Amino acid sequence: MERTYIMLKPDCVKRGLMGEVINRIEKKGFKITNMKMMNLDEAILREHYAHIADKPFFPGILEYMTSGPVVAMIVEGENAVLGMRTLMGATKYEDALAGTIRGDYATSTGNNIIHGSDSVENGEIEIKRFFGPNA
Ligand code: IDP
Ligand code: MG
Repeated sequence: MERTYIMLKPDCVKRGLMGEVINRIEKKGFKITNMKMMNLDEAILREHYAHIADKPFFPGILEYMTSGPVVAMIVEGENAVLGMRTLMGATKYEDALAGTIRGDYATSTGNNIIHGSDSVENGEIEIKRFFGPNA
């Protein structure tokens, strides 16, 4: 069994879409094995988003990701990393297909409802970042 780090972003929580997104994850057959609502600070976001920290849109991402609580989750299942990325849909707003979470609910590339790890290795790093070293 593989596991991945999933995070419902502040727009998902504010728009009342947590249930809808969790339903899709569970219907697909993935198991949510840990889940918590939390507020993120700039330090953890700079770590989590180090790969985009030099982009012009990064200040906007910081503002968005600190605008309200997120829901952090550990999701497990067969090929959970890739499977969740497929369920989520593409990063770019214009590429996210209807039927995917982002395709159906994102309002822009930045405000895109959900985070999912992009590799097994990063998944383990992100799980530990948000759930602690023993997770
Ligand atoms: P991912 O979330 O699909 O893995 P990343 O490239 O890791 O995409 O980017 C992290 C987050 O940064 C995205 O989910 C999105 O919220 C934001 N982002 C990425 N590219 C852009 C962009 O071109 N404009 C605005 N926001 C972006
Ligand atoms: Mg990413």
